[in-house]
Amino acid sequence: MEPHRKIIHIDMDAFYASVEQRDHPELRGKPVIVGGPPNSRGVVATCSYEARQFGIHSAMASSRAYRLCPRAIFVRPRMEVYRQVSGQIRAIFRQYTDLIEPLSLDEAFLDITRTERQPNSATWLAREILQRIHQQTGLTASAGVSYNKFLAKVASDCHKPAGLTVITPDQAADFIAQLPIRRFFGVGKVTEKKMHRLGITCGADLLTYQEHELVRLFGKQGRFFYHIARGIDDRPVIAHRQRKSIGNETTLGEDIRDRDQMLTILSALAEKIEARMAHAQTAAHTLTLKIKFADFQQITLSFTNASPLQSAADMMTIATTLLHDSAAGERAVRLLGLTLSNLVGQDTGNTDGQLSLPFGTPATGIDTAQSSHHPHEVYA
Ligand code: DCP
Ligand code: MG
Repeated sequence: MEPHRKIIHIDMDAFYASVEQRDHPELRGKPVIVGGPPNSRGVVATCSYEARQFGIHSAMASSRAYRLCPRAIFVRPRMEVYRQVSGQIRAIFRQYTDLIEPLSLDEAFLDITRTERQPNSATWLAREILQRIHQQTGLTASAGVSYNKFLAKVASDCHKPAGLTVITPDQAADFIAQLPIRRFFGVGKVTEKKMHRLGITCGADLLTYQEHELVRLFGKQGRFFYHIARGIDDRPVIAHRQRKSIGNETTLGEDIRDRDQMLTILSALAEKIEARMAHAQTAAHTLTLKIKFADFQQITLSFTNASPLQSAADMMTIATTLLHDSAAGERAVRLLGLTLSNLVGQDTGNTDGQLSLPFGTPATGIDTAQSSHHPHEVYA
């Protein structure tokens, strides 16, 4: 049998809302809703713990949230800030292990079974990680520690905010037995209803079913339910390669000297990079322009911007300056390339696609790129 793994699941507390309260002290202690405005078809991305007391939660229509708490303060999401914090917490995780599996901007599994950090107690390290997150971001997170992903994730949710929950192999059976069925991995609203109809409301009820019965009722997932009810979850923590840069280059059909023509080519490259950035849900601080001259001499020119670059237009503003600083034009050019590096808070996009959740309809919705120009926009 495989030796016990040490898995930590970290999840930021009321993530977007906490960032807003951190950056805008007047919002602290108040019901804050981050998402679309109430007079639209927007939805709540998340809300502060103060707002949760009114029954408000993620994915609820903003109009309904408003009815539940008219004095709640609605704030536009500032994705670039959340991405930046996400980058900070991932940098902290990397000090503990390479086996990091981010699930979203604010959440990740860490497998520290083979960490070289001392003391290598998972509980100790989890506490240290929470402290570092707080020191470096001013925000709180919660952690779950256990020997598999299912239990670590459920555990991190047990004592929010700023909680640390450990489930040891000895405790697992009792813990799972009392666990409400909706907290089981893979149980959404539909499955929960079906479970309830079958009289399954908690882990103990699930244990009374044979594996083949659960498979008959829930298909492949049934097998998984059978095993996690027994504390068995062998899913590995899968590290996603951290992308270091996103770039594109093109060798020209013939050598050119016309700078406008070069800018047209660079624009096309920037558009492609923009699409890839959007797909990777990232942004970057540094743009590098690569030029190969007709005589094969190659140069690169870089510029690092204080705020992250996201759009082709952002890139072109800088690329134009860099091109004009170079000898391109005076000398004929045979290849042009653009690369973005110093990427911020990447999301691996491997799971629930939270970022793609619509905050509103196109007419009323929030353009996240635009929100950077409206820091802390509070809706009237
Ligand atoms: N999010 C979103 N839409 C959702 C769910 C979440 O846009 N339907 C965003 C906003 C959250 C962030 O993702 O701040 C993290 O999601 P969590 O589920 O971890 O929720 P929170 O961190 O806000 O709260 P909690 O303290 O319960 O983790
Ligand atoms: Mg969270």
